[in-house]
Amino acid sequence: MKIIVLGGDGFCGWASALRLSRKGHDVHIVDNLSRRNIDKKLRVKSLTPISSIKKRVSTWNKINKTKIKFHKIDIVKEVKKIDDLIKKTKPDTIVHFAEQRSAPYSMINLTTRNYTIENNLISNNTILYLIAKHNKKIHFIHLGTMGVYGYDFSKYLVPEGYYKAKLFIKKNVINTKILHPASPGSIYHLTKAQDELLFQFYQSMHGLKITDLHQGVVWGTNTLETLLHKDLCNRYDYDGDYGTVLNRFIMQAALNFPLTIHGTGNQVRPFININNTADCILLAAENKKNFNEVKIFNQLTETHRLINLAKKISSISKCKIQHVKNPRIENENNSLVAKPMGLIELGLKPIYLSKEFLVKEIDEVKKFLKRADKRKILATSKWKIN
Ligand code: NAD
Ligand code: USQ
Repeated sequence: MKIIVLGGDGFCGWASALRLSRKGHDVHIVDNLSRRNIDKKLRVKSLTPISSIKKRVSTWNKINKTKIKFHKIDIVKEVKKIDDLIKKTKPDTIVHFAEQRSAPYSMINLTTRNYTIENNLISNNTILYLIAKHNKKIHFIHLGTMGVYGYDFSKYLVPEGYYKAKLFIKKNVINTKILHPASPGSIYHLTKAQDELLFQFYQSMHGLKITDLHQGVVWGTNTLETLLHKDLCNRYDYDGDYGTVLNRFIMQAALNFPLTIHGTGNQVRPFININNTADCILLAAENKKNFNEVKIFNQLTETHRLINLAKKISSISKCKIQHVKNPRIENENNSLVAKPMGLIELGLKPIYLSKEFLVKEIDEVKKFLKRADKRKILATSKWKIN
């Protein structure tokens, strides 16, 4: 298949582009390198040394049979270029990772809120429009988030995107199916909730084939493919804005920096390993089934209460746990029951967080600690309007 991977220089996009390419798909990466620029603005860098996209792609093309092509395009600001690329390459599938994906970054100030809304919503609308214009058969695969459901509501299994619902209107009852009520916890999560309406609109108006993968927090660094050469190394964010909780705990344990629990730590969150992320993208891309609604999959393999996760890592590393004042506005004692039902049906083999895996990850991260800047660890973005 011919597949355009938008945001293919990022953490999930790079790993997934290589997986698709190794499996023989003809991959075109599109990226504006904004993530690397945000690192510069925040004065942080990936814990792992990542090569330039040029070097990454040329190294991959020397060792892999099918070659990757890179296109530096901003899909929000350079519409003509992305329009021309879709017209010229005639893709079967477009996978969209190219969004501003940090909740804390989206909450820093009005500028980062507006940037997140603009970048995430306009990128989706542009690509959906161009698919409707060029070829409605192109399969659009989008990376959404489990966070659209909110985390406050249920001890029951979260359905995959939809509820069967009864609407009571005066004395009448309408049986219907509705999107799971959205309950976003940040401007970033809000954009993912709004994406869902865009997808419903383009699916019903123009008959597009759309898969929305509601992904949990991704952990780990490298995949089978990124380990093949040092130039292919994946990024590892540990800073207070872009570092996500489990990778931060792993890095903090390696550094013997007290594990930063926000508030009580009784928050439950969904998790998935980066290798399984790449698996899920491949499974979604190779899913031949037709569907006449937006297909939603919950893309996680397990859930954990943060304090239990911290205790597990602390018992392995002997690193202390520190409860810091929660910079976010969030429920600190929620329940969450979720499983990747649809993806398992497609063939996903879940990777679980074992003690052995954690020991290995902590040891791996130790190799790069010279690059760590301790001043960047604590989260400084507050959920407050200044
Ligand atoms: P990332 O920031 O590492 O990668 C995103 C990439 O998209 C970057 O390389 C960036 O330069 C590029 N990009 C952003 N805006 C662009 C634009 N306008 N034009 C072209 N390129 C652009 O993020 P990630 O962690 O790889 O996440 C990818 C997707 O997966 C996001 O949509 C995110 O919301 C979703 N997701 C990530 C996680 C996670 O834990 N990392 C969890 C759930 C969902
Ligand atoms: N947290 C801590 N300590 C830390 C960092 C975070 O206790 O040092 C807590 C947060 O307060 C929050 C939880 O851990 O309760 C998760 O935070 P996170 O930064 O790991 O994840 P989140 O902000 O939800 O965002 C990440 C990705 C986002 C993706 C989302 C999936 O950045 O792109 O959509 O995970 S989900 O959680 O399912 O919404």
